[in-house]
Amino acid sequence: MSVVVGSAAPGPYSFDPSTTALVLIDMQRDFLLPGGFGETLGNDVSLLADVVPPLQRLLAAARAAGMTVIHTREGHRPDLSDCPPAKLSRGRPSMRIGDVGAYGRILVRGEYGHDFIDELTPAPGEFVVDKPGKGAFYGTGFGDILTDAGITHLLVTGVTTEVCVHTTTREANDRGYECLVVSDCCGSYFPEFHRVALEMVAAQGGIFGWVAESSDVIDALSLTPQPTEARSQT
Ligand code: TIU
Repeated sequence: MSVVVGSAAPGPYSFDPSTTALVLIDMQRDFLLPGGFGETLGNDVSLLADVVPPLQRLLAAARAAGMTVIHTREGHRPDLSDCPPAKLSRGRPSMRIGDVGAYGRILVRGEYGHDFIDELTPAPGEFVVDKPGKGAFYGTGFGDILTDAGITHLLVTGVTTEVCVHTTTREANDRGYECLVVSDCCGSYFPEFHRVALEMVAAQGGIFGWVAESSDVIDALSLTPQPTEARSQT
C-alpha cells in the first residue's frame, strides 16, 4: 500500500514502505563526535548533533512499518589498500585517514571511531554497508541488497548532506531509484551547503529526487498497516 508525503518538494512523493528502504548514511563517531575525523578536517561537529533526534524518530517509525533499513559506514581496510592517494591526501587535515586519533585509527574498519554513534545502532536484521567512497554503491554490495529486497524507493538520511548523502542520492537516481532526502535527518558542517544541497535535489522539477521533513514522512508512515509480527503482539 502506497502512502504519500504531500508536503514534499517539488511535489507529492508516493512510496510503498514494503519496497522502500530507509538509508542512514555514515552516522559514525568519526564524523559526529568531538575529536573525530570530521573535527580534524577543521569542522565544527556540533552542527551535526541536531540530526540525531529526528533521525531516531524516523528510524523508529520505519522499524514499526517493517521497512528495510540500511546503515552505511565510510571507511577503509587496515592496510588502506582501498583508499586511493586521491582520497588520502585530500584537504589539509591535522590528521589523515589511518592515523591514530582519539577514537582509534581514523576511518579504519573495526576501530571505535569508525562505528556508529550509540544513538543509532543497527538492530538485528538491518543491513550494514561498509563503503570506501562517498557514494553507497561504489565498491559495496549496496546495489545487490536493494535488488534482492525488491527496493524501488529510498528515504535518504545521514551526513554530510552535500557529500555522501548527495553522492548516494545521485548514484541511486541514475540507477532508477526514486529518492526522498529527509531534510532534518541530514546534516552538514556548513549550514549554507546543507540548505543549498537540499535545494539542488528538488530544483528543476526534482532533478534527482524529492525533499521533505521527517515529521511529514513519519505522519505518512503512521498510515501503514503494521507488519504481521507487530500485529500479532497486540
Ligand atoms: N560521509 C561523508 O559525507 N564523508 C565526508 O568526508 N564528508 C565531509 O563532509 N567531509
